[in-house]
Amino acid sequence: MNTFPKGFLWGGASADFQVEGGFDEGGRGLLSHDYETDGSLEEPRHHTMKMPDGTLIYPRSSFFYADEVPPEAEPVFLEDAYYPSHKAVDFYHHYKEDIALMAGMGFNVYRFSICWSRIYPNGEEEQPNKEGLSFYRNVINELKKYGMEPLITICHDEMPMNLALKYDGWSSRYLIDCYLKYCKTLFEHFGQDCKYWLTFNEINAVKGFGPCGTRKSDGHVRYLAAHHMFVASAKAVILGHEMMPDAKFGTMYAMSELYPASCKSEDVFHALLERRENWYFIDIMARGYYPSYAKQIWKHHGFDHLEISDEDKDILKRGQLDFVSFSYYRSNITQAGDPWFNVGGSINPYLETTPWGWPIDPLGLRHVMNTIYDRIQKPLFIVENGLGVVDQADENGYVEDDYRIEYLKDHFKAMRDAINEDGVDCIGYTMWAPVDLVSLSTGEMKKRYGFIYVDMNDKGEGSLKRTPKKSYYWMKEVISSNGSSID
Ligand code: BGP
Repeated sequence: MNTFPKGFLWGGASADFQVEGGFDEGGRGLLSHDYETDGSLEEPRHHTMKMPDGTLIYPRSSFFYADEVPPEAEPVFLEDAYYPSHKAVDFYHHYKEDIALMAGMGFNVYRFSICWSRIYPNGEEEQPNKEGLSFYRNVINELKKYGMEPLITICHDEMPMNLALKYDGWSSRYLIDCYLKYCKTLFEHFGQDCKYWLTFNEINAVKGFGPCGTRKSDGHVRYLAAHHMFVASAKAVILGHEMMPDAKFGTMYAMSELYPASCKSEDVFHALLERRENWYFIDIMARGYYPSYAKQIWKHHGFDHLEISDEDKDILKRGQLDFVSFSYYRSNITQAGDPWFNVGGSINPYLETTPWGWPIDPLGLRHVMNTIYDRIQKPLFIVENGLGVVDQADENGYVEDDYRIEYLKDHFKAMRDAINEDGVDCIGYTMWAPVDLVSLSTGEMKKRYGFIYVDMNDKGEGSLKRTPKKSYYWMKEVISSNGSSID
């Protein structure tokens, strides 16, 4: 059997601040990603911040990194810096064209995130911003016009700036209320048209970077923030199921496969312990309780107790996820003595890497699918996977991206084998990202993922013209044959 299951969801994925632009349009409030520059200051992904005495600092990473950013530093926009996400690829004004192009490939699902600060500009208003709601209503209508299922990420590594600055993000339990109000608004307005929801993006990145919005690196604060996000997610699932009986909920995990660097027992055991850092997030949210090894994780992060009330335990139990969704880009290796979450730390000599040093490992995807499914026994949804490279477009904007076709073909075969040979239940795949966009980790445009080229460079120069790449036509065949054309 060379095809994917009947009804398999094929599509693409993106995040609001990486595609939309229009950062000061439609009543949108400032977002925690708005201060990321193109890297012209020194190297990619600098954020612009100012100390109380006026001294400027450019943390390499977002201002959520406490170790790099003094707590008194405030984000600031500089006139001589360019902020690529402010314009991005202007999906805000090009959504009709982009959705039509995606429909042209035969997509039956599109994953996108709603920008929290378009709906609640500072996160605390009583009433939502109507212009924000109407933008996403238009996007959803457009998807429906082409028979595409919206897959909505409620929160993609972001929050209204006000909530980050005033409350130190998710370290405050108050954010649960703000998030629930936001979710309720989305379910009320879009619930009748949207079945698939993701409560957070890459939630397991809380430990190193990403979505929790606290400046403190202290382990206890970060895992408390994660606990608040677990409770918020579970409450959203409970509410969502009440308001939309057919809705299905997941949360997105960053799942790099992790191999022991050797068969030495110490290396293998180290890999098991390190892997648990990811399982911690999946187990709590998809099985609905804190696992017995939680204390070991806390200890590793320098604390030995997290207060979890009986009420919270009950919420976690009732608000379990319906499916497990994850991103898969690469695998990593680890050995005894390595720090946990040592992404990119050790080199796997058996794998080629992308120009950004990410090991390419299709079989690792099959491995991940099996390990998650064996453990959780809920349907999987692969919601991010793709190849970020520098594409060379010809004078018409056309890119002959055979390397992307090879990458995807190998990953699709691995995915098909996991489903057809290994018995994994996987309901869909959304490739990152159908239209070229701004990179999350580097803030650059030149790291391109798309089936569709966008004429836009790192300095914001370009016509924004969209041109399908060779992979666009290849993907169209993959979808119309439900996967059999990859042989
Ligand atoms: C994931 C994020 C995405 C995306 C992707 C690729 O971690 O959820 O937002 O950007 O990685 O990463 P990058 O853009 O850094 O190449």
